[in-house]
Amino acid sequence: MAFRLPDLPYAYDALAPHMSADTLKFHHDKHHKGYVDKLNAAIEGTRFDGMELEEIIRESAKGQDTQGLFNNAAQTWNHTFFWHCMSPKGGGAPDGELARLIDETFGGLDAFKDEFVKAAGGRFGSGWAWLVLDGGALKITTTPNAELPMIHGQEALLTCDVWEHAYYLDYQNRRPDFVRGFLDNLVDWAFVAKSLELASGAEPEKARRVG
Ligand code: MN3
Repeated sequence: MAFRLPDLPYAYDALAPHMSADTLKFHHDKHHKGYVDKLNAAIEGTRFDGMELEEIIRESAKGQDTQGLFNNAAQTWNHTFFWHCMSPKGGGAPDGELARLIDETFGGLDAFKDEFVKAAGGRFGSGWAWLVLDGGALKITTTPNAELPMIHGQEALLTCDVWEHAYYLDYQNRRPDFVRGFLDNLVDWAFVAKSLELASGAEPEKARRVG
């Protein structure tokens, strides 16, 4: 059973000018596809063949000898989640329980954005910035390379890819400008709120199932 590269949930040019069609084409059609293809090649004929993606991630995270498989499985999950964190009608402000928790935890949306941009900028090299639910509390975290919240017992609510391939064509070395533009114009707060609802609910496994 091979994994399939999911389509983007919007057109290549739908996020411009904050994320260009060129960036999305390379990022989805080359980078994301590459992870899916390598994942499929790595599981073929092994005990991982037939497992759900999240099971492969959790199992392969345990051993040094499965680090390569983990990287490609986790990057497959991370990118699908990342696409869904953005919308052509993104930006603005969250509402409801998510807005209340952001206010309570960070002191407001602007303070949250400042902290998220700072965390993303402080991640040395390649990785991801996240808003997670950890033991019922909101937290901003970053992970290196392919690493992701589920292997730390956290639920992912929002992510921003801070590998250079995510922003170099549009922002060159200006990672903080990219992350600020992402927060101000692209974040689909309805998706983040839905992730929070699922993560807080009775079926947390479903919250992480994005592709
Ligand atoms: Mn990427």
